[in-house]
Amino acid sequence: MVRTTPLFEPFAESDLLCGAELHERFARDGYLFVRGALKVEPLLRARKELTDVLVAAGLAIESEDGPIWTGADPSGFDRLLMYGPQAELHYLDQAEAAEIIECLWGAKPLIWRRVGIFLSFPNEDVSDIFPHRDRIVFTDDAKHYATLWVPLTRIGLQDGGLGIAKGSHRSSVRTVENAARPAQHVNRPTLKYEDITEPWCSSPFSPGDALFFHGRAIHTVTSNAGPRIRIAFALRCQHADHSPTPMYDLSLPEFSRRMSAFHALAEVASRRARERS
Ligand SMILES: O=C(O)CCC(=O)C(=O)O
Repeated sequence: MVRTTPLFEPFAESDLLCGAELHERFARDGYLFVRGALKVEPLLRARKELTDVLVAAGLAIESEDGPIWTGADPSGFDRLLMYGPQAELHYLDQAEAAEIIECLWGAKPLIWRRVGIFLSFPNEDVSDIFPHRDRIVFTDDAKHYATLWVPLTRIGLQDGGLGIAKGSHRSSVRTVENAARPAQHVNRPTLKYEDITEPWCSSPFSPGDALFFHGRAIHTVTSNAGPRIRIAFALRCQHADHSPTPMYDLSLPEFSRRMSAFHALAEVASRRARERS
């Protein structure tokens, strides 16, 4: 089953020059969308690296406009393979990314090492995944955290586009734990569309565009109805003057391993507690 998505208003577009006005907009809407904020060349190089992995797995053929799906079943594909032999991807020049984020946020960021890479295959069912708030913060208040989401392919509204519920970072709507989530979406408690009253916003994306959103902003993605595999990545960051969240300096594969070990230990502890009682 492929879920229907809400109607989207276009994103308000921002530029990197509006200073205090930008920060007020971010505080009000919980997101900033900037077209052409990033240099395209490194992004296309990153896309090529990731496409090579998909081609080797028989899932894609290369095209000038991004990977085209071969029709092979992606369900057994280990998405951690996307993190490559170097296991740590710096698709954006860190200094450039930090400068852009500081401009958008009005505060110096500490960018986490853990980059999230998100694939969306044509007609993949995303209904159990979205909408959601990120569980990027384990111990602290989400207002100190944000995400820079970066498309690596051209993404139309119905090709796996990302939408934000405008102003939802200020809402107290409750999230529901969802244990059955695919590896790329661990730690994302879900919400129901009907519980969200804020207007949904999105726009078509191209490589070079950047979407910056608040740690509590509710977001979603559309099912991908196009022929291409949609690829995006996300940089997580926090205010630099805020104490670093645990595991901020782990790559995503390391983070996943630690989380699996953590869940396994928690499972053993709860089994022992059950046996004792
Ligand atoms: O791009 C995606 O598929 C999901 C991105 C997302 O949920 C996030 O960056 O938190």
